[in-house]
Amino acid sequence: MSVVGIDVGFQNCYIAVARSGGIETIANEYSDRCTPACISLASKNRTIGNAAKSQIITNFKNTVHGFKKFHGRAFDDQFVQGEKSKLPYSLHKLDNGSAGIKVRYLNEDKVFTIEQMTAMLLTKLKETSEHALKKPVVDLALAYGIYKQDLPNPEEKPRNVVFVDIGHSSYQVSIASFNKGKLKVLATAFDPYLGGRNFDEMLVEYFCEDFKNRFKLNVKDNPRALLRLYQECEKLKKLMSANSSDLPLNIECFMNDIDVHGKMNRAQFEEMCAHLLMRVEAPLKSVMEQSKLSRDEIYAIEVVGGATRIPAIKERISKFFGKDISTTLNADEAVARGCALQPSKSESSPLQTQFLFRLLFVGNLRQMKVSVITFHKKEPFDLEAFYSSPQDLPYPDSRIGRFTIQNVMAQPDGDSSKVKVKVRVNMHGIFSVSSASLIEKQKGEAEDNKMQVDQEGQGEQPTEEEKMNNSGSKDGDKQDQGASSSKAKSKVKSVDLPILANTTRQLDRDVLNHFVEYEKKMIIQDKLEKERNDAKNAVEEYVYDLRDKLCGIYEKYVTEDESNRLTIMLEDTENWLYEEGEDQEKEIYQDKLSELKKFGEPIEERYREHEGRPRAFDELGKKI
Ligand code: ATP
Ligand code: MG
Ligand code: K
Repeated sequence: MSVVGIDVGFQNCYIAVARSGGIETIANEYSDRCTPACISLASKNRTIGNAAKSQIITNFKNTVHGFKKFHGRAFDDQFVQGEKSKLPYSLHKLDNGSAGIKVRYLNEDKVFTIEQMTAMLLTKLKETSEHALKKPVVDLALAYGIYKQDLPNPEEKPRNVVFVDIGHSSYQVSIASFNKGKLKVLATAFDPYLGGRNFDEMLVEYFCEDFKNRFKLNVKDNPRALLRLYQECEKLKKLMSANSSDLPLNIECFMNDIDVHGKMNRAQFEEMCAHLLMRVEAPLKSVMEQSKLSRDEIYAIEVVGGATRIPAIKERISKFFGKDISTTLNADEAVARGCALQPSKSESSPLQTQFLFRLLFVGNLRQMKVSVITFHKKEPFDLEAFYSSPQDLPYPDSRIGRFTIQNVMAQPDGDSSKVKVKVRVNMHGIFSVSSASLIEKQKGEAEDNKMQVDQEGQGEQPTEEEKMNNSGSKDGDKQDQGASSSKAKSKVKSVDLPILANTTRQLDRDVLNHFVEYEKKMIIQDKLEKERNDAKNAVEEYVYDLRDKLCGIYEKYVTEDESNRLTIMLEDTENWLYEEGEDQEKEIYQDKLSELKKFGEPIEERYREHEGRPRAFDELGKKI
């Protein structure tokens, strides 16, 4: 079995596979180990990843990127509204209040949810994984493992490692302590709105102003030009990481047929971004305070995320800790690679010490446990779940969701019923109310007044917290022991109760099924479109190939007349491909190809036969 790890970033996605031999990052069909988080919708199909990225300018209204942070947010959310004006595509308010993306797809206006856009990305990443693994991926492990063998033994002093991840849109820091087979998250902190794109924006602002002054151009009025400027500024930013001298920024035919040119150097850039660079320290300070560690108790600082390549950011991190930051990780691939701290040389399986990288950032939920909470109720009731320390969340809303425990009734004698609710946090850090049951007293059961702790109107608080292995029947026993009036062993019956989960960010099952079906349809549509294109290309290739051969290797095998007729036919086909044949059904291309082959193949046969004859004679000669 191999575990596939996927890091879906704001700008880039990475895929890593853990097999018995270790962890490797997978390259896509462009031999690129990074797949852009970009989807382009068109009249016949979608393109996803690298091919979509190249459509950012040409199909700007329907090429979707930079949408990761819209997950789980309402359309009216401040962040969404702030981003809206900067996006080349349009956002649309969905019936449930969340943000959707409106594009032109298959010649219709279509609104996709953010989840659907991410699903499209995952479809592509799954395909890439399958191609590399040469087998279908049934379940994507959306988790990041941490692999490490030479860690201190459990009884030894743990090794404290700081993880810093500054990507395109966000910045996370955490400190984890490691012992063999054990990971403890000591602290986490964020700047959810600091990433490489803030630095791009500074450059864009600068050049917009510069071009306004020098070229009288209003770049912000032209979405296409603005997108080009963003791309060039990002390139310039990356160049400045490697080079401190003056660097040019040139764009030909930028706007109104004007070529623009500008320049910038690293010192200027750093000065201009001083307010952003200042923000690097706060989360570092915060994790150190939370963990109560001193700087010399930090074993290593592992940085990941593309923006940590900016020299000034690196400097600030290393200056803060007073030591060099570790470059043993590939900054881009580390998250997907499961944050491999060091290449493993030990014999034990790398999967042995697999943890979830995600957990580094959800400190409160790090104990993956199941709890049973007991209530005493006469009617259905609601539970609400919150994150316990909202100040540590990257998002202001600390609600997880509301769960209605349905079908709760009083006991036949009018007493409250005992309701056991099981809550859990799974290994992905997802909270759920997994089951609820009502404990029915059976006939002959003893009364136990001690259990009547629930008072009218005060039932919202859990009265008792128990470990999961405290099963209902055990409680029944306890209850029995508490009742002195009867020695008869009482019986209890546990009835499962339906739970209505209303997590703000949860999809309705029907909606989800619809999305799954629709995604399948789109996959088929993309496949058909690919086949259609392949069929068209096959005609084109055949035309070029046959034309070459007619005045080459086939020359001796065709009469002049035949050759002339065929040449005209090929030319007609070529013209057709550019005109009415430009956009036809697959079958039409296939027919066209068979028609050409009717003429081409006999010639090819003659050629083969003739070429083959001397060899056949030789063979025969050898036998005789
Ligand atoms: P996020 O983690 O916020 O979801 P992401 O994972 O997509 O985003 P990364 O792939 O880690 O982001 O990093 C992309 C960012 O790193 C971009 O802003 C990119 O311009 C920047 N970047 C990449 N290489 C360099 C470089 N050499 N110098 C400066 N910045 C760079
Ligand atoms: Mg990232
Ligand atoms: K990040």
